[in-house]
Amino acid sequence: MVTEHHTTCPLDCPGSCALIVRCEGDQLLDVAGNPAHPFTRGVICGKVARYRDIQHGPRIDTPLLRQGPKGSGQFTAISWDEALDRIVDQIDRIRSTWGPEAVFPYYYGGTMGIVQRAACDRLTHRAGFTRMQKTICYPISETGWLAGVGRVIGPSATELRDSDLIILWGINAASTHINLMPFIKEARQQGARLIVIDPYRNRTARLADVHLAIQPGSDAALALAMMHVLLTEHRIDRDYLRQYSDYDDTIEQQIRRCTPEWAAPITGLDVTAIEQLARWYGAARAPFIRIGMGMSRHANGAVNVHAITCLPTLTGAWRQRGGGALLATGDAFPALDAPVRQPSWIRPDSRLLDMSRLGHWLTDASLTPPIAMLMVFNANPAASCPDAGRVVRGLQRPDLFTVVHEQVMSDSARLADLILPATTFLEHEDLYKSYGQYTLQHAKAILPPWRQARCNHDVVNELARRLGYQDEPFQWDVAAMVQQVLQSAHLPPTENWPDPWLDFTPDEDRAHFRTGFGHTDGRFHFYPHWPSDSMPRLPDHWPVNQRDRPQQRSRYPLAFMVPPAHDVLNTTFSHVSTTRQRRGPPALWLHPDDAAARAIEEGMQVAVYNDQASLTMTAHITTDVTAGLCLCEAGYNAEDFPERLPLNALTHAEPVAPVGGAAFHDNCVEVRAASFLQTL
Ligand SMILES: Nc1nc2c(c(=O)[nH]1)N[C@H]1C(S)=C(S)[C@@H](COP(=O)(O)OP(=O)(O)OC[C@H]3O[C@@H](n4cnc5c(=O)[nH]c(N)nc54)[C@H](O)[C@@H]3O)O[C@H]1N2
Ligand SMILES: Nc1nc2c(c(=O)[nH]1)N[C@H]1C(S)=C(S)[C@@H](COP(=O)(O)OP(=O)(O)OC[C@H]3O[C@@H](n4cnc5c(=O)[nH]c(N)nc54)[C@H](O)[C@@H]3O)O[C@H]1N2
Ligand code: SF4
Ligand SMILES: [Mo]
Repeated sequence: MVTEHHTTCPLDCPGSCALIVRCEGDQLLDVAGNPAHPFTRGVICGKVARYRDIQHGPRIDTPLLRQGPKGSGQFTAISWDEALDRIVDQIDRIRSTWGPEAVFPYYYGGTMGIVQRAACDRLTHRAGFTRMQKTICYPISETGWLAGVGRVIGPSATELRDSDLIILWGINAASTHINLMPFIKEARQQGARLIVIDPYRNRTARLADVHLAIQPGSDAALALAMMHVLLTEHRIDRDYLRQYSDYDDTIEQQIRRCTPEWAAPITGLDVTAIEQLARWYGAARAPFIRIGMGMSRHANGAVNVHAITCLPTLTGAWRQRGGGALLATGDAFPALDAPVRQPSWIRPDSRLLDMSRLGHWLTDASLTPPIAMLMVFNANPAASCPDAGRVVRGLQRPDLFTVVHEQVMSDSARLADLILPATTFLEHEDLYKSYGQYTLQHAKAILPPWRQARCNHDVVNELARRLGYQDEPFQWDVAAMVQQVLQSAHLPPTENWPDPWLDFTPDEDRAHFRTGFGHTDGRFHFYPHWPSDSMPRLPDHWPVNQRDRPQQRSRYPLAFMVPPAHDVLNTTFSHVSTTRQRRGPPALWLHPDDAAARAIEEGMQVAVYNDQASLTMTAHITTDVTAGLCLCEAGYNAEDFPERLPLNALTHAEPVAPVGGAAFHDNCVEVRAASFLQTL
């Protein structure tokens, strides 16, 4: 019998689409969007429509113990009892030698469910293991947003349909946030203009009225030059600035200094293009900037995001329905994860390590205590972390014991000592908030666990019990945890929800900051007050990226980005054979001038290299990138490269100011025809 069920996409994507899945017995038949959801309205992406490829593709069926050398892929099936006993024995051994901080649980975004995602945190906190600073994606942009706006909310993206000038700034929405596109279509039918600001002509840029191919890491310069034009052409709203911001003469002088002529060589854009954009912005009734993560994945990322948020403040565009800016929606939701993560158990002196520097921590001989055990849940750091070649070297350490809880044989699982089989979102219950829209959704388990798969919540609780922790949260099952989460936030139990979601959209006045911005003075801050003295005191272009270093640039003259790819989600789906066929081998997008200067032709094998690694890719010569820039769309595995290294072997993991994080799109490389290198 075919049955139909409501659920939510669990993936790390701003959509958090409401789904309708059809099943027959234990089989998933298909996945579609739920048209009743107020934001996602039945739209979903092609990859999740093909979720059967994961659900019924090759899965981890049972616990697996490594047999051959690390990374050889040779494992033998063992029972859950044996697997859990082995983990507990290792923890006991390591704790008695090094203390609990030698154990490092690591997780990220395989599922975004509130109950499942961060389940290992409560064990970390209870046992005093090393804590993880969650930096890999969002904190750089969040810091930039908070510096000015003070609270992570904004006008709902549904208001894009009420805008007359839409700027998608550093977001490849046609691939990474498909739900925006129907709202944008509606606005365009009413005459709105769509501008895309992105270093390359990605899928979204192809749909735009105007694509501005900005130099990576130069967005603050563009934002400031636009402000200069708005100021000199009297398009600023002085009443608004007085009432709602800390704008003063010093800020005005700074804007006067930042002319389009100053910004042109930094941004790679013509003076006339900058002026035109500023004029469109100033003339628009309700300009809406949807800020993505792109410009934040640079050493100067937070500064760039802050500068962009100054624009709607200068003109007062925040006030207008359909106007303002949006980065993310997190602060609209009540605090939800305390029962799951148990932050009150944190020992304040326990070690906290930046996850984006995992390779460093695993290979730094001076780290005391060393990481002797890595427990990975819900993540694939051997591929998704920057400087991933170093992560791989760390995972190959003979004295490291690595446990990976996974659905599929990921790059990280292949390097593990012990693999545990994980359920998919169809097999466990959870609650999902979103970072791109404002609903909290509930999804029940629909299918029984695949073979011996267990969910994160159950694995964590079972380990805790075996380690002797009797605390209540380790006794709750998933359903009880769901109810605890709701109770702690004073929300009704799910049986009383009228829909499978609750709506937390802030009222229009709050969303538009008409009642004040998030800082205690209620104002927007043009002065960013970074928690680091080394950062610029005023909105400014901050030249601290890799390509701002003459030494890097002279040896590795090409900027190199690794933006998200259409058919995968980070590395999720990357192992699926049909996806791999669709994508083909890793392509290096290279401008014809750069190709000609290196005698590289379309389809040639090229070596892309810097001090960290050299990877072989297939040259794709195209004016979709500007001269001096090359890129490879991400989501490839080590097995996709002859070097058997992940793409992120080429991205650096230097700490990013002021809070750590990963500057994925801020790299320098050189490229040579592969045969040329071999003859050297
Ligand atoms: N299909 C697909 N969807 C995804 C993902 C995926 O991997 N694939 N990943 C998911 C996750 S975890 C996240 S966080 C989001 C991220 O989604 P986005 O915010 O769209 O992703 P970014 O990595 O920020 O890259 C967005 C764009 O920024 C551009 N960019 C890079 N540097 C700069 C710059 O300096 N300035 C400007 N203006 N643009 C720049 C890149 O070229 C890219 O086109 O997407 C989610 N959705
Ligand atoms: N080159 C490059 N690298 C990037 C980025 C980029 O743009 N370019 N983007 C970065 C960003 S924005 C992010 S957020 C990170 C994400 O980094 P990760 O969170 O490591 O993302 P994935 O690589 O998709 O790995 C998630 C893994 O979790 C597994 N999984 C799914 N559900 C469950 C579950 O319920 N339980 C368990 N135990 N496992 C589960 C999946 O099978 C998958 O292998 O990647 C970053 N890496
Ligand atoms: S990956 Fe994103 S767009 Fe695709 S179904 Fe999930 S939430 Fe929706
Ligand atoms: Mo992300």
